[in-house]
Amino acid sequence: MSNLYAALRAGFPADLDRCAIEALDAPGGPLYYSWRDIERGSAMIANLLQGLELPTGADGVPPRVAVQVDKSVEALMLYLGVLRAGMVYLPLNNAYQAAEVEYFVGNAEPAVVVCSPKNFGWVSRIAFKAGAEHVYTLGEERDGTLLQRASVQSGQHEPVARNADDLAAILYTSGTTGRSKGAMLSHGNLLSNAQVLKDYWDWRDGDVLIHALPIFHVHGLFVASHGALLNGSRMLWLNRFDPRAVIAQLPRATVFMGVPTLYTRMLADPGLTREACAGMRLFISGSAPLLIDTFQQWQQRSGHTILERYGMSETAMLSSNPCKPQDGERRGGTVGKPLPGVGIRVLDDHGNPCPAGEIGHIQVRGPNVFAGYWRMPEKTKEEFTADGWFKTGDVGKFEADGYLVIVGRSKDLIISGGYNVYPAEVESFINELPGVAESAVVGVPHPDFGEAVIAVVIPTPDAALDAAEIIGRLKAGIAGFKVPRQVFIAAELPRNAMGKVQKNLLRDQNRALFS
Ligand code: MCA
Ligand code: AMP
Repeated sequence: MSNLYAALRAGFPADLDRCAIEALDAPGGPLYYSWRDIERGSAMIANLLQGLELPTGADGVPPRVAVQVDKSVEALMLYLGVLRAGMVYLPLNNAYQAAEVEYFVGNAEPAVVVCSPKNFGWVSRIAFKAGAEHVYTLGEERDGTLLQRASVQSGQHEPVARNADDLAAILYTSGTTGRSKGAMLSHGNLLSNAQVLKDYWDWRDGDVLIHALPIFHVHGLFVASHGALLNGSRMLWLNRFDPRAVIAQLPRATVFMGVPTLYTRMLADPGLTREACAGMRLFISGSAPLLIDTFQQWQQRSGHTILERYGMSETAMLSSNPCKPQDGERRGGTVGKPLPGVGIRVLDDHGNPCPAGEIGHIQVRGPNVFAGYWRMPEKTKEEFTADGWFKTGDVGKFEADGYLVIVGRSKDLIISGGYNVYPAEVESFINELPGVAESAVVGVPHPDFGEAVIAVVIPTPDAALDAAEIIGRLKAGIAGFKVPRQVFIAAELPRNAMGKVQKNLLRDQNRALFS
């Protein structure tokens, strides 16, 4: 096995001058990138990175490259350049603010940090404090120091040899409990998953992907980009999701991937019709539960059945509804069957396998499952069973014919518009505000985001709290998608006899808040 980039490149078409990516909403666009542009651009970045002669750590781990930039084709080239150079890619959501970035950079200790030119001041302060040696900028308009420096590098580069177990990327996620942990994904984890999906989703000649997801999470960075690159398929690339822009491209495309919010927003546009979707082959949804209502409405409006699949940052894709008719039907409300080579089991509280129809804890294993959390051996141990299965923190059941249904989560996680929000993290920010005694953050149903974050805040005895002011202060400190849509000031939190906050009561009381 070699470098993941080399394996992806093997899927590029023989004629490298063909169009690989149409960047439709890029500033000054549309811009057209050939396969040769992708190959040369990522080579130049790889040469720049390798020329820095960064030492491999005492633990044998190659240097990390942390990246918090706006979406662009150049940002994709940066990811590919890091792979080629044999370094470790650490993508960060561009909504993260200083406190969040400081934690990730402090924890991962990257040697190189790349940020947007507009954030250079505060990001470079954080980066240098954490020991980074180089901070580059990369802007949406192909501006910044990264491309300036890379532009004088050679466009030829041989990908650095890598083994399947070598680390390729670290994705921060909160696992089942506690502070954010870096899931360590290897070249082999990512390649095996991309290869399985290429076959299972029947990627074929002539496929064209609409890429409208962010590229700092598994869905947009790995599932979508790897799929198109490995198949040598053109991407219609949107830096921002806009339902109308996606619908306008449907007649030129065959494959689309989105989180459920993207589907509900497209359904709200009258332009979504059977005619617009006539040439499409496949619509894929994941990252959050797809409501059966959305699944059915999509069938009626587009004439297509959405394929829902299930995955995690720690594992990439785990299960999928069938694509080819011979693999079975696509069943709404389920996440399909375990992907080939992936093991999924459902266990009861005592560790015994649940029969079909019975709800239990979902555990997984396979070549796609990560090696562990970055520098957290104890946490890693906690989240694997003695016989080597990873505890997903999701709760579900198998139907009699092997389709998996996710019914909930044992981990305290809210998924809002496909982004994960950990209540404990938001509570800790709220609890630090003056006049706050304690708080509880929960997710409630939301028509656009699937779930929305809300908070119940208890003031200290003499404090007079204002909900709008709390929201304002949170917006200044944490990523916007984590900020509660609504804050309630209350005298106390409901607790059970053990003194534990009854979050289910708060969820039930506010279930209809946004409906
Ligand atoms: C933006 N805002 C949100 C969200 N996104 N609030 C709650 N939840 C969200 N997801 C807020 C902003 O803070 C801002 O608030 C306002 O909405 C407008 O921001 P804007 O950036 O313009 O929003 P948008 O462009 O409408 O974005 C919505 C979106 C985006 C397109 C649905 O959230 C998105 O791209 N989601 C996809 C996430 C994703 O790729 N997940 C994959 C994770 P204010 O106005 O107050 O300032 S990978 C994964 O889960 C796994 C492993 C898997 O299985 O795939
Ligand atoms: P992340 O932390 O971004 O890796 O999110 C992974 C979590 O997203 C999983 O553990 C599930 O709880 C959830 N998830 C992903 N895909 C689906 C899906 N199709 N249906 C329900 N939940 C999903």
